Amino acid sequence: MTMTNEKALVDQLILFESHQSPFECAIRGIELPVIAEFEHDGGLSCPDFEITNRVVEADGADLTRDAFPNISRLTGNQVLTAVRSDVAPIGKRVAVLFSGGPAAGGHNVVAGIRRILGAGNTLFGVKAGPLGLMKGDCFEIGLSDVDAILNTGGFDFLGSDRTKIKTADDMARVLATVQKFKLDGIIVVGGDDSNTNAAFIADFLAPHGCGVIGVPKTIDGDLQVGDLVPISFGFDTATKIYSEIVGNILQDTPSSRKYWHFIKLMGRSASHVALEVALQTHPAVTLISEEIADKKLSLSQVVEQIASAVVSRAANGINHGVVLIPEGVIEFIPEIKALVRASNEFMAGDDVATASMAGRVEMFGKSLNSEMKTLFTGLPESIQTKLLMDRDSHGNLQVSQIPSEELFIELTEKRVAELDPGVKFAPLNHFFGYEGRCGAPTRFDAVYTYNLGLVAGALAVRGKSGYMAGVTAIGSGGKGIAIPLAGLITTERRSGGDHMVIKKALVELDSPAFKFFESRREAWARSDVFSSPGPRQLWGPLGNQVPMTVALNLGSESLSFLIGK
Ligand code: FBP
Repeated sequence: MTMTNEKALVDQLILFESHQSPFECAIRGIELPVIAEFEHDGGLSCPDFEITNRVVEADGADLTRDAFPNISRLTGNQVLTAVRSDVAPIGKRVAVLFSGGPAAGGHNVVAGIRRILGAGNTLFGVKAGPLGLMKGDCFEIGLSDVDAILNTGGFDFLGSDRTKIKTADDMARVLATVQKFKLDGIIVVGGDDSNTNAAFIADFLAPHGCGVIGVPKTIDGDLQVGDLVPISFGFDTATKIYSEIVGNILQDTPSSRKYWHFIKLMGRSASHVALEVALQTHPAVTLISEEIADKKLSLSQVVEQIASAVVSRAANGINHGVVLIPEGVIEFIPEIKALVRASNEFMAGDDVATASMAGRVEMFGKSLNSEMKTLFTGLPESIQTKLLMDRDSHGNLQVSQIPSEELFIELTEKRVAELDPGVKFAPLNHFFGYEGRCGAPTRFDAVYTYNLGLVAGALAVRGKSGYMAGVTAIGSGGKGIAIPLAGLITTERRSGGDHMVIKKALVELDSPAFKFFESRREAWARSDVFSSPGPRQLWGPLGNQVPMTVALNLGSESLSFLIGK
């Protein structure tokens, strides 16, 4: 090899430091078809929106109308649909921000917004989420700026945070930003809590002439609205990444023949992620939190299920397996749910914030009745302290920090020894969460998010407010729609008080996806019929697939999607 070649290689390798790896360069070229109403002569065209007859209303609509008088009146809680238009708005100024945990495809949302705004309108990026909006930390995004981030994972172009904009002072700071940058619209890319926040800001800003539009993001998959929002973006990428890793572990188990892997998967309260990964990989045991709650299974009954699977597989000569555990499972086990509820009320107390962790554990223990006290003190210290950690800014218990996989290992180990002391049981624990949030988006997430960006941008420049952008009809070309945010909001108890929030979509036990899982799981528990789906495919025929749960629940005939031509 000559020195010249070595230099050339070193130069190439240094190029990778500026997001120019061969992979990153290649993914920027992935084609992004667009919904018919946004396409004109091979370029983009900004549609208008028409009111449909479809009304969206959650439980307690009267309370919601009182809490959101402006956007309830403006939207009438009716869904809008995109229609072609020859006249594109100009001179509009829009800002976009990411809120909450990252999800693959966020950069394509920004690219879609930037491109539909075109040269006649201005887009600002808000740095580091809602906090950046309050601080007025914005920069102008040029048309060519989005070329480099196209189809790349992560939220790093803008950054994100979890601040809730709630007080009158917070709102005044947002208004100051709106006035400083002369904004006509703000687009909030976020999950259920962030879209709830978007509704509050939309209502507050309505008299000030600035609209607010939400975009459904979260790997958790718990922001779904029937056929209107078949899934939040990021779910497909995250579950395909987890399925690859779980599939690899499943492939390892009958190879090494000695371990039981207890794998906790992110997803907050809902079990959509665990269900999807189970359908893709077929592990021996998958806990579904919603089923545990429905059947009112106690902690020991859940452990009994796992231990029985271990013992009966051992009887068939199989001393290995995989157990999938949804991140939020312990909140769904009735007796622990009651403990979590008590801890939420306790954490809302005045003297808690300043107390040390040891002090919190002691004070909380004393506040409980004897039954709950026995349960609490019987939990490992690592779980006790996590229950008493500060809540996030939206009042959520930080379930990702609770090592429930370790709890299940400890209890299963004891129970297996009681059932059959001769069974070999060597458990290992894993938690997959952060690994799946920022990978390069799957083709579905890339195309879906680019089109969500187009819809959100068009809504913002058309002066709409109080809607979440949506792409429906994902199997037949796609349709751009707007879903009224106030229609999604209901009352929920958090941090010791009643709060208006978008209802989380949990796994429904009568859904086709759960029913299919239920019909197959015994076979998966009996023997090794696992599937190892491999890495997500960005090119070729396998790249065109939606999540299995989504296809089943939509009643689709295949896993393929079709957005655009
Ligand atoms: P969002 O609801 O903001 O999309 O967050 C998703 C999530 O990944 C959850 O699955 C998880 O519980 C949480 O974020 C972890 O939060 P953090 O990034 O603050 O550790």
